[in-house]
Order: sequence, then C-alpha cells, then structure tokens
Amino acid sequence: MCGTCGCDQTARTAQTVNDISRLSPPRTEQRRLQVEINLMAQNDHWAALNRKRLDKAQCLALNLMSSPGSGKTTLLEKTLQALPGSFPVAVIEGDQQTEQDAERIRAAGAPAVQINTGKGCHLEAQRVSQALDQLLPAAPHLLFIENVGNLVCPAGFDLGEQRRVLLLSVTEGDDKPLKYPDIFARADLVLFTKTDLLPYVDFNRDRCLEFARRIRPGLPALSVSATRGDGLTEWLEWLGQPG
Ligand SMILES: Nc1nc2c(ncn2[C@@H]2O[C@H](COP(=O)(O)OP(=O)(O)OP(=O)(O)O)[C@@H](O)[C@H]2O)c(=O)[nH]1
Ligand SMILES: [Mg+2]
Repeated sequence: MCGTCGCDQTARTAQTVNDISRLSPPRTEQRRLQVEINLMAQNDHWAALNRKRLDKAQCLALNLMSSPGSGKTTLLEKTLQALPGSFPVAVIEGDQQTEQDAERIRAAGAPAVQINTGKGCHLEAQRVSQALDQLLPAAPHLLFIENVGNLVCPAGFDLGEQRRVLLLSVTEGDDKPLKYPDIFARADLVLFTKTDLLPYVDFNRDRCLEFARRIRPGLPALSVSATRGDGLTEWLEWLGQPG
C-alpha cells in the first residue's frame, strides 16, 4: 500500500509522519497506521462523490494504469482520432511533472486537464474532483483518466471511475502479473500494447494472460499496436460495451 512508501503524503502529512516516527516504536506503528487509514478513508470519500457526479452526468470514466511509457497517451491519441469528431470525450492526465501529455491530448482534439503530483506516484480522488469541476460542464460521455505511470500505487486508490484498464507493453515481460498482482486484481481489462514489437522481444501472451487470470479469473484481454493501428477496432468496441 502506498502509505508504506510515503508517496501519498502531502508536505503536511509527511511532516506528521516524521513527527510520529520520533515516538516510541509500538505507538509509532499504531499512529502511522491510523494516518494511513485516515488518508484512505478520505480518498474513498472523494471517490464516492466523483462516482456520483459521473453517474449523474452519464459519463463513463476509465482509469488507465500502467508502467511509465507503456503507451497510454499514444493509445489515447489514436482513440481520439478514431472517434467521431463530435463525440464528447475528455481526458485527465496524471504525471509527476510537465503538461506534455495534456498538450498531446489537446492537439488530438479533446479537452484535457493535467494533474501534476510532484513526489506522488499515483492520482488521488480529490485532485480528480477538481479536474471534474473543469471538464464536466462540457458534458463528456467518456472520460479517460491516465494515471501516473506505476504498476504499484495506483492500484490502491479509487478515483471514482467505473472501469479500470491495465496496459502492459510486450517489452515489459510476461511475468508482470505475478510480480505486481494487486494492480491485475483490480483491472477490468488488460490491454497488451506495442504488439508490433513482438517479433523482437521474448513475450508469451498466453503465458502472461494465464498468470493474470490466476489473479483475476476471467479477466478480459485485448492486444493493440497503437502505432500500427492493430486491435483498435476491438478496443473501440470494448469501450462501447455497457458496464
Ligand atoms: N513500437 C511502438 N511504440 C509505441 C506504441 N505506443 C507507444 N509507443 C511509444 O512508446 C513511448 C511511450 O509512449 P507514451 O504513449 O508516451 O507512453 P505513456 O504510457 O503515456 O507514458 P507515461 O505517461 O510517461 O507513463 C513513445 O516513444 C511511443 O511512441 C506502439 O504501439 N508501438
Ligand atoms: Mg502518458
């Protein structure tokens, strides 16, 4: 859980945890746990509010999670190009630094809000709520939330999305489900990306999917090459399927 690595601490809570760690060990552990529980409860509260707002707006929100660089933004660019021009879609971009991904999305034709998490390695529901303030008035039917590139911490933070898509590029290795089970356990779809590179890497899709389904039985899977366009039709069909 992310509270263990401390990556979700704001400056204030990080200070609190530092203060706590000066206390005697058993009490320190108890207080640290309490801080983590409070932070998670706060996140869950904001996530529930987000979900209510999205449901009311009839907007389907998808949380895209993956390691850094596995092709989230490229897939979104291609998805936006493939959707009819008038289709109301919006994007929230999460990165530690820079506005680059939001700029790429805007260049592809959709409104985008960039969230910079600084030291944080995942998005949190309260920041997503602030982004919704900007994006929901335009009444999008589809909202993509590109999480910060990380196969660990995003698994623990509900953002209020309806569906979670886990991207795994073929260059990352087919053992990843066994090494990072939490994120696979919470996925609604695993999307194998960069399949154009399969001839050059040692990646066994069947083996990887078998590992993933040990963790999440029946987990649906698709394969795409965003650069070549392979699998985009199936991806768009999946997007159009009811919950
Ligand atoms: N060969 C190949 N390269 C791809 C594909 N999709 C993305 N890439 C490349 O992979 C690199 C990272 O792509 P991004 O779309 O920025 O990845 P990302 O997951 O959004 O990265 P972060 O936001 O930094 O986590 C870029 O150089 C892309 O051109 C693909 O289908 N095939
Ligand atoms: Mg990106």
